[in-house]
Amino acid sequence: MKIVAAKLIVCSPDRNFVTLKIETDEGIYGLGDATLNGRELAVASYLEEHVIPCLIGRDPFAIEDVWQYLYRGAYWRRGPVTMTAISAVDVALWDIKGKALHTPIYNLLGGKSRQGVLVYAHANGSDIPGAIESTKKLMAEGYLAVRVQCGVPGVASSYGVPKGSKPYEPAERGLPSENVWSTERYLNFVPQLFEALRREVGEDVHLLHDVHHRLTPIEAARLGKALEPYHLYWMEDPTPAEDQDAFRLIRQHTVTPIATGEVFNSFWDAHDLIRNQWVDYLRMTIVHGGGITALKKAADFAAVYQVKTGFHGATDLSPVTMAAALHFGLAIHNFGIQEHMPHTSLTDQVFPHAYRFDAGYMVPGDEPGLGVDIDERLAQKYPYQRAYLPIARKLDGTLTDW
Ligand code: KDG
Ligand code: MG
Repeated sequence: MKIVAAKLIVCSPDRNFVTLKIETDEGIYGLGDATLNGRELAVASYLEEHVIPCLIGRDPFAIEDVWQYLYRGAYWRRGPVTMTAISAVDVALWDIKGKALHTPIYNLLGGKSRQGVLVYAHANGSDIPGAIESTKKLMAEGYLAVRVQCGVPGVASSYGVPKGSKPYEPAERGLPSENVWSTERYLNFVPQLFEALRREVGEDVHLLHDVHHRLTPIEAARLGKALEPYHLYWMEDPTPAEDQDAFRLIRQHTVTPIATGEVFNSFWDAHDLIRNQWVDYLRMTIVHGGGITALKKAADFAAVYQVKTGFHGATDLSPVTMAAALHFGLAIHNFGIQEHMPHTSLTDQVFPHAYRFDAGYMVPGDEPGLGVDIDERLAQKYPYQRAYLPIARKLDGTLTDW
Protein backbone atom coordinates (compact mmCIF):
# COMPACT_ATOMS: atom_id res chain seq x y z
CA MET A 1 0.00 0.00 0.00
CA LYS A 2 1.19 3.54 -0.77
CA ILE A 3 0.12 7.04 0.19
CA VAL A 4 -1.06 8.74 -2.99
CA ALA A 5 -2.56 11.99 -1.70
CA ALA A 6 -3.11 14.03 1.43
CA LYS A 7 -5.20 17.13 1.95
CA LEU A 8 -6.35 19.48 4.66
CA ILE A 9 -9.91 20.32 5.54
CA VAL A 10 -10.07 23.55 7.52
CA CYS A 11 -13.57 24.27 8.76
CA SER A 12 -15.53 26.01 11.47
CA PRO A 13 -18.76 24.19 12.39
CA ASP A 14 -19.27 26.35 15.53
CA ARG A 15 -15.48 26.36 16.13
CA ASN A 16 -12.33 25.88 14.05
CA PHE A 17 -10.90 22.48 13.19
CA VAL A 18 -8.02 21.43 10.96
CA THR A 19 -8.28 17.85 9.67
CA LEU A 20 -5.75 15.91 7.64
CA LYS A 21 -7.01 13.25 5.24
CA ILE A 22 -4.41 10.80 3.90
CA GLU A 23 -5.40 8.68 0.91
CA THR A 24 -3.86 5.42 -0.30
CA ASP A 25 -3.67 3.60 -3.63
CA GLU A 26 -6.06 0.97 -2.22
CA GLY A 27 -8.83 3.49 -1.67
CA ILE A 28 -8.49 3.44 2.11
CA TYR A 29 -8.09 6.82 3.77
CA GLY A 30 -7.26 7.92 7.29
CA LEU A 31 -8.07 11.06 9.30
CA GLY A 32 -5.89 13.01 11.69
CA ASP A 33 -6.76 16.05 13.81
CA ALA A 34 -4.35 19.00 13.39
CA THR A 35 -6.21 21.60 15.46
CA LEU A 36 -4.14 23.95 17.62
CA ASN A 37 -6.58 26.34 19.25
CA GLY A 38 -6.00 29.94 18.14
CA ARG A 39 -3.02 28.98 15.93
CA GLU A 40 -4.83 26.69 13.48
CA LEU A 41 -3.41 28.05 10.23
CA ALA A 42 0.20 27.69 11.36
CA VAL A 43 -0.25 23.91 11.59
CA ALA A 44 -2.19 23.82 8.31
CA SER A 45 0.64 25.62 6.57
CA TYR A 46 3.32 23.42 8.21
CA LEU A 47 1.52 20.34 6.91
CA GLU A 48 0.70 21.76 3.49
CA GLU A 49 4.09 23.25 2.72
CA HIS A 50 6.51 20.96 4.52
CA VAL A 51 4.95 17.60 5.39
CA ILE A 52 2.42 16.51 2.76
CA PRO A 53 4.95 16.57 -0.12
CA CYS A 54 7.17 14.15 1.86
CA LEU A 55 4.34 11.68 2.51
CA ILE A 56 3.48 10.83 -1.07
CA GLY A 57 4.70 7.37 -2.07
CA ARG A 58 5.39 6.24 1.51
CA ASP A 59 4.11 3.02 3.08
CA PRO A 60 1.26 4.00 5.45
CA PHE A 61 1.91 0.88 7.55
CA ALA A 62 5.41 2.13 8.48
CA ILE A 63 4.00 4.34 11.27
CA GLU A 64 7.07 4.35 13.49
CA ASP A 65 9.38 5.15 10.59
CA VAL A 66 7.17 7.99 9.34
CA TRP A 67 7.05 9.38 12.89
CA GLN A 68 10.84 9.34 13.19
CA TYR A 69 11.17 10.79 9.68
CA LEU A 70 9.02 13.78 10.63
CA TYR A 71 10.55 14.23 14.11
CA ARG A 72 14.26 13.49 13.70
CA GLY A 73 14.26 14.19 10.01
CA ALA A 74 13.11 17.79 10.42
CA TYR A 75 16.17 18.54 12.58
CA TRP A 76 13.98 21.13 14.41
CA ARG A 77 12.28 19.14 17.13
CA ARG A 78 9.28 19.66 19.38
CA GLY A 79 7.03 22.71 19.67
CA PRO A 80 3.23 22.75 19.46
CA VAL A 81 3.04 23.40 15.71
CA THR A 82 5.47 20.65 14.74
CA MET A 83 4.06 18.12 17.18
CA THR A 84 0.43 18.79 16.24
CA ALA A 85 1.36 18.27 12.59
CA ILE A 86 3.13 15.00 13.43
CA SER A 87 0.13 13.90 15.49
CA ALA A 88 -2.22 14.45 12.57
CA VAL A 89 -0.12 12.26 10.29
CA ASP A 90 0.37 9.61 12.96
CA VAL A 91 -3.33 9.27 13.83
CA ALA A 92 -4.31 9.17 10.16
CA LEU A 93 -1.87 6.29 9.64
CA TRP A 94 -3.27 4.36 12.63
CA ASP A 95 -6.73 4.91 11.14
CA ILE A 96 -5.58 3.52 7.79
CA LYS A 97 -3.95 0.51 9.43
CA GLY A 98 -7.07 -0.30 11.44
CA LYS A 99 -9.27 -0.02 8.36
CA ALA A 100 -6.89 -2.12 6.25
CA LEU A 101 -6.77 -4.84 8.91
CA HIS A 102 -10.53 -4.55 9.60
CA THR A 103 -10.07 -3.90 13.29
CA PRO A 104 -10.60 -0.99 15.71
CA ILE A 105 -7.44 0.81 16.81
CA TYR A 106 -7.76 -0.42 20.39
CA ASN A 107 -6.95 -3.90 19.10
CA LEU A 108 -3.73 -2.62 17.54
CA LEU A 109 -2.75 -1.20 20.96
CA GLY A 110 -3.05 -4.48 22.83
CA GLY A 111 -6.81 -4.93 23.00
CA LYS A 112 -9.38 -3.91 25.59
CA SER A 113 -8.17 -3.49 29.17
CA ARG A 114 -11.64 -2.41 30.32
CA GLN A 115 -15.21 -2.21 29.13
CA GLY A 116 -15.51 1.58 29.01
CA VAL A 117 -13.52 4.77 29.44
CA LEU A 118 -14.41 6.78 32.56
CA VAL A 119 -15.07 10.39 31.53
CA TYR A 120 -15.54 13.66 33.37
CA ALA A 121 -17.90 16.42 32.33
CA HIS A 122 -17.79 20.18 32.91
CA ALA A 123 -20.07 21.84 35.45
CA ASN A 124 -20.03 25.60 35.75
CA GLY A 125 -21.98 28.32 37.46
CA SER A 126 -21.68 32.04 37.90
CA ASP A 127 -22.05 31.42 41.66
CA ILE A 128 -22.04 28.51 44.12
CA PRO A 129 -25.77 27.62 43.78
CA GLY A 130 -25.37 27.67 39.99
CA ALA A 131 -22.30 25.39 40.16
CA ILE A 132 -24.15 22.96 42.44
CA GLU A 133 -27.15 22.88 40.13
CA SER A 134 -24.95 22.28 37.10
CA THR A 135 -23.10 19.44 38.90
CA LYS A 136 -26.36 17.77 39.93
CA LYS A 137 -27.65 18.00 36.37
CA LEU A 138 -24.60 16.18 35.03
CA MET A 139 -24.85 13.54 37.76
CA ALA A 140 -28.47 12.99 36.73
CA GLU A 141 -27.26 12.46 33.15
CA GLY A 142 -25.09 9.64 34.44
CA TYR A 143 -21.66 11.26 34.87
CA LEU A 144 -19.60 9.77 37.68
CA ALA A 145 -16.96 12.50 37.56
CA VAL A 146 -17.49 16.24 37.23
CA ARG A 147 -15.05 19.14 36.89
CA VAL A 148 -16.45 22.21 38.60
CA GLN A 149 -15.55 25.81 37.70
CA CYS A 150 -17.34 28.81 39.22
CA GLY A 151 -17.47 32.59 38.94
CA VAL A 152 -15.38 34.21 41.66
CA PRO A 153 -17.00 37.13 43.54
CA GLY A 154 -15.30 40.39 42.58
CA VAL A 155 -13.73 38.91 39.44
CA ALA A 156 -15.63 39.95 36.31
CA SER A 157 -15.05 36.80 34.23
CA SER A 158 -13.62 33.46 35.27
CA TYR A 159 -12.05 30.60 33.32
CA GLY A 160 -14.55 27.86 32.55
CA VAL A 161 -17.68 29.93 33.14
CA PRO A 162 -19.85 30.88 30.12
CA LYS A 163 -20.46 34.59 29.52
CA GLY A 164 -23.95 34.12 28.06
CA SER A 165 -26.49 31.32 27.83
CA LYS A 166 -24.48 29.13 25.40
CA PRO A 167 -22.29 26.29 26.75
CA TYR A 168 -18.77 27.36 27.72
CA GLU A 169 -16.32 27.45 24.80
CA PRO A 170 -12.75 28.62 25.49
CA ALA A 171 -12.01 30.20 22.08
CA GLU A 172 -13.91 33.29 20.96
CA ARG A 173 -14.26 34.58 17.43
CA GLY A 174 -12.43 37.81 16.67
CA LEU A 175 -9.33 39.09 18.45
CA PRO A 176 -8.48 37.96 22.01
CA SER A 177 -10.82 39.23 24.72
CA GLU A 178 -9.46 40.21 28.14
CA ASN A 179 -10.34 38.54 31.43
CA VAL A 180 -9.60 39.90 34.90
CA TRP A 181 -7.84 37.87 37.55
CA SER A 182 -7.36 38.06 41.31
CA THR A 183 -5.39 35.25 42.96
CA GLU A 184 -6.38 36.46 46.42
CA ARG A 185 -10.13 36.35 45.73
CA TYR A 186 -9.83 33.00 43.96
CA LEU A 187 -7.85 31.36 46.76
CA ASN A 188 -10.31 32.50 49.39
CA PHE A 189 -13.29 31.37 47.36
CA VAL A 190 -12.51 27.91 45.95
CA PRO A 191 -12.48 26.01 49.28
CA GLN A 192 -15.95 27.47 50.03
CA LEU A 193 -17.15 26.19 46.66
CA PHE A 194 -16.01 22.62 47.31
CA GLU A 195 -17.23 22.61 50.90
CA ALA A 196 -20.72 23.52 49.65
CA LEU A 197 -20.49 21.02 46.80
CA ARG A 198 -19.57 18.07 49.00
CA ARG A 199 -22.41 18.98 51.38
CA GLU A 200 -24.89 19.02 48.50
CA VAL A 201 -23.70 16.21 46.21
CA GLY A 202 -22.27 13.73 48.72
CA GLU A 203 -19.01 11.86 48.83
CA ASP A 204 -19.30 9.45 45.92
CA VAL A 205 -19.07 11.58 42.79
CA HIS A 206 -15.53 12.40 41.64
CA LEU A 207 -14.99 16.16 41.74
CA LEU A 208 -12.21 17.82 39.75
CA HIS A 209 -11.04 21.42 39.41
CA ASP A 210 -8.90 23.22 36.84
CA VAL A 211 -6.63 25.98 38.18
CA HIS A 212 -5.58 26.72 34.60
CA HIS A 213 -1.95 27.57 35.41
CA ARG A 214 -2.82 30.63 37.48
CA LEU A 215 -1.01 30.08 40.78
CA THR A 216 2.57 30.13 41.95
CA PRO A 217 3.81 26.86 43.49
CA ILE A 218 3.30 28.02 47.08
CA GLU A 219 -0.19 29.35 46.30
CA ALA A 220 -1.03 26.04 44.64
CA ALA A 221 0.26 24.22 47.71
CA ARG A 222 -2.08 26.30 49.87
CA LEU A 223 -5.05 25.52 47.64
CA GLY A 224 -4.27 21.80 47.52
CA LYS A 225 -4.08 21.71 51.31
CA ALA A 226 -7.31 23.65 51.75
CA LEU A 227 -9.12 21.27 49.39
CA GLU A 228 -7.99 18.07 51.09
CA PRO A 229 -11.19 17.60 53.15
CA TYR A 230 -13.19 17.49 49.90
CA HIS A 231 -10.94 14.78 48.39
CA LEU A 232 -10.80 16.00 44.81
CA TYR A 233 -10.05 13.50 42.07
CA TRP A 234 -7.50 16.07 40.96
CA MET A 235 -6.36 19.68 41.01
CA GLU A 236 -5.41 20.47 37.41
CA ASP A 237 -2.56 22.61 36.10
CA PRO A 238 -1.94 24.31 39.45
CA THR A 239 1.05 26.24 38.13
CA PRO A 240 2.79 26.63 34.75
CA ALA A 241 5.00 23.60 34.15
CA GLU A 242 7.93 24.95 32.15
CA ASP A 243 9.82 24.49 35.40
CA GLN A 244 8.98 20.90 36.27
CA ASP A 245 10.80 21.30 39.57
CA ALA A 246 8.05 23.69 40.73
CA PHE A 247 5.82 20.69 41.33
CA ARG A 248 8.17 19.34 43.98
CA LEU A 249 7.16 22.17 46.27
CA ILE A 250 3.42 21.60 45.73
CA ARG A 251 3.84 17.89 46.34
CA GLN A 252 5.67 18.43 49.61
CA HIS A 253 2.66 20.25 51.04
CA THR A 254 -0.46 18.46 49.87
CA VAL A 255 -1.97 15.06 49.12
CA THR A 256 -4.54 16.49 46.70
CA PRO A 257 -3.79 14.60 43.46
CA ILE A 258 -2.32 16.67 40.64
CA ALA A 259 -2.94 16.51 36.88
CA THR A 260 -0.98 18.52 34.38
CA GLY A 261 0.19 18.73 30.81
CA GLU A 262 -2.56 19.70 28.39
CA VAL A 263 -0.13 22.21 26.85
CA PHE A 264 2.78 19.75 26.71
CA ASN A 265 3.93 18.61 23.30
CA SER A 266 6.79 16.27 24.20
CA PHE A 267 7.53 13.45 26.59
CA TRP A 268 10.41 15.62 27.82
CA ASP A 269 7.93 18.19 29.17
CA ALA A 270 6.80 15.52 31.62
CA HIS A 271 9.96 13.51 32.24
CA ASP A 272 10.87 14.92 35.66
CA LEU A 273 7.26 15.20 36.75
CA ILE A 274 6.76 11.50 36.16
CA ARG A 275 10.02 10.01 37.35
CA ASN A 276 9.84 12.02 40.58
CA GLN A 277 6.15 11.21 41.03
CA TRP A 278 5.31 14.88 41.40
CA VAL A 279 2.06 14.41 39.49
CA ASP A 280 -0.61 11.73 39.38
CA TYR A 281 -2.15 12.24 35.94
CA LEU A 282 -0.64 13.19 32.59
CA ARG A 283 -2.90 15.40 30.46
CA MET A 284 -0.71 15.69 27.38
CA THR A 285 -2.88 14.20 24.69
CA ILE A 286 -2.69 12.64 21.28
CA VAL A 287 -3.28 15.71 19.11
CA HIS A 288 -0.61 17.92 20.69
CA GLY A 289 1.85 15.36 22.03
CA GLY A 290 2.88 13.67 18.78
CA GLY A 291 0.09 11.17 18.15
CA ILE A 292 -0.71 7.69 19.37
CA THR A 293 2.87 6.55 18.73
CA ALA A 294 4.36 9.18 21.07
CA LEU A 295 1.67 8.95 23.74
CA LYS A 296 1.99 5.18 23.98
CA LYS A 297 5.65 5.59 24.88
CA ALA A 298 4.89 8.39 27.37
CA ALA A 299 2.07 6.39 28.98
CA ASP A 300 4.25 3.29 29.28
CA PHE A 301 6.97 5.34 30.98
CA ALA A 302 4.35 6.86 33.31
CA ALA A 303 3.01 3.39 34.16
CA VAL A 304 6.32 2.44 35.74
CA TYR A 305 5.85 5.31 38.23
CA GLN A 306 2.14 4.69 38.84
CA VAL A 307 1.20 7.86 36.99
CA LYS A 308 -2.03 7.52 34.99
CA THR A 309 -3.43 9.26 31.95
CA GLY A 310 -6.06 11.99 32.19
CA PHE A 311 -6.14 13.29 28.65
CA HIS A 312 -7.27 16.76 27.63
CA GLY A 313 -10.60 16.58 25.80
CA ALA A 314 -11.97 20.11 25.42
CA THR A 315 -14.01 21.11 22.36
CA ASP A 316 -10.90 22.31 20.51
CA LEU A 317 -9.85 18.67 20.23
CA SER A 318 -11.91 17.41 17.32
CA PRO A 319 -14.00 14.21 17.28
CA VAL A 320 -11.03 12.63 15.52
CA THR A 321 -8.90 13.17 18.63
CA MET A 322 -11.76 12.12 20.91
CA ALA A 323 -12.02 8.80 19.09
CA ALA A 324 -8.25 8.28 19.18
CA ALA A 325 -8.23 9.01 22.93
CA LEU A 326 -11.05 6.54 23.55
CA HIS A 327 -9.30 3.72 21.68
CA PHE A 328 -6.15 4.56 23.62
CA GLY A 329 -7.93 4.75 26.98
CA LEU A 330 -9.70 1.46 26.38
CA ALA A 331 -6.43 -0.32 25.67
CA ILE A 332 -3.68 0.90 27.99
CA HIS A 333 -3.41 -0.40 31.53
CA ASN A 334 -2.62 2.90 33.30
CA PHE A 335 -5.63 4.81 31.99
CA GLY A 336 -7.10 7.16 34.64
CA ILE A 337 -9.89 9.31 33.25
CA GLN A 338 -10.77 11.15 30.02
CA GLU A 339 -12.13 14.69 29.74
CA HIS A 340 -15.42 14.87 27.85
CA MET A 341 -16.66 18.28 26.74
CA PRO A 342 -19.35 17.44 24.18
CA HIS A 343 -19.12 19.08 20.76
CA THR A 344 -22.07 20.96 19.33
CA SER A 345 -24.50 18.99 17.20
CA LEU A 346 -23.19 20.82 14.12
CA THR A 347 -19.63 19.64 14.86
CA ASP A 348 -20.98 16.12 15.36
CA GLN A 349 -22.74 16.29 12.00
CA VAL A 350 -19.52 17.29 10.24
CA PHE A 351 -17.67 14.45 12.02
CA PRO A 352 -20.04 11.44 12.14
CA HIS A 353 -18.63 9.04 14.72
CA ALA A 354 -19.16 5.67 16.35
CA TYR A 355 -18.15 6.64 19.90
CA ARG A 356 -20.85 7.15 22.48
CA PHE A 357 -21.52 7.95 26.13
CA ASP A 358 -23.17 5.43 28.41
CA ALA A 359 -23.69 5.77 32.16
CA GLY A 360 -20.50 7.66 33.01
CA TYR A 361 -18.27 5.86 30.51
CA MET A 362 -17.53 6.24 26.82
CA VAL A 363 -16.76 3.58 24.24
CA PRO A 364 -15.11 4.15 20.86
CA GLY A 365 -17.31 1.62 19.02
CA ASP A 366 -16.06 -1.37 17.08
CA GLU A 367 -15.67 0.06 13.60
CA PRO A 368 -12.32 -0.54 11.89
CA GLY A 369 -9.78 2.24 12.51
CA LEU A 370 -10.95 5.26 14.47
CA GLY A 371 -14.65 5.05 13.70
CA VAL A 372 -14.85 8.73 12.70
CA ASP A 373 -15.47 10.28 9.31
CA ILE A 374 -15.71 13.80 7.93
CA ASP A 375 -18.55 15.13 5.79
CA GLU A 376 -16.45 17.30 3.49
CA ARG A 377 -19.39 18.93 1.74
CA LEU A 378 -20.92 20.04 5.00
CA ALA A 379 -17.52 21.15 6.30
CA GLN A 380 -17.12 23.39 3.24
CA LYS A 381 -20.20 25.36 4.26
CA TYR A 382 -18.43 26.49 7.44
CA PRO A 383 -15.13 28.13 6.50
CA TYR A 384 -12.41 29.03 9.02
CA GLN A 385 -13.10 32.07 11.18
CA ARG A 386 -10.40 33.86 13.12
CA ALA A 387 -10.69 33.00 16.82
CA TYR A 388 -8.48 33.22 19.89
CA LEU A 389 -8.31 32.17 23.48
CA PRO A 390 -8.73 35.12 25.86
CA ILE A 391 -5.87 36.65 27.80
CA ALA A 392 -5.96 37.55 31.52
CA ARG A 393 -4.79 40.61 33.47
CA LYS A 394 -4.50 41.06 37.21
CA LEU A 395 -6.57 43.82 38.82
CA ASP A 396 -3.65 46.26 38.36
CA GLY A 397 -3.40 45.45 34.62
CA THR A 398 -0.43 43.07 34.72
CA LEU A 399 -0.73 40.37 32.07
CA THR A 400 -0.89 36.97 33.70
CA ASP A 401 -1.39 33.32 32.75
CA TRP A 402 -4.81 32.62 31.29
O1 KDG B 1 -7.36 25.33 24.03
C1 KDG B 1 -7.38 25.52 25.40
C2 KDG B 1 -8.54 24.82 26.04
O2 KDG B 1 -8.68 23.51 25.56
C3 KDG B 1 -8.37 24.78 27.53
O3 KDG B 1 -8.50 26.08 28.01
C4 KDG B 1 -9.38 23.88 28.19
O4 KDG B 1 -8.11 23.82 30.20
C5 KDG B 1 -8.91 23.31 29.47
C6 KDG B 1 -9.47 22.02 29.85
O5 KDG B 1 -9.02 21.48 30.85
O6 KDG B 1 -10.36 21.52 29.15
MG1 MG C 1 -7.34 22.38 31.62
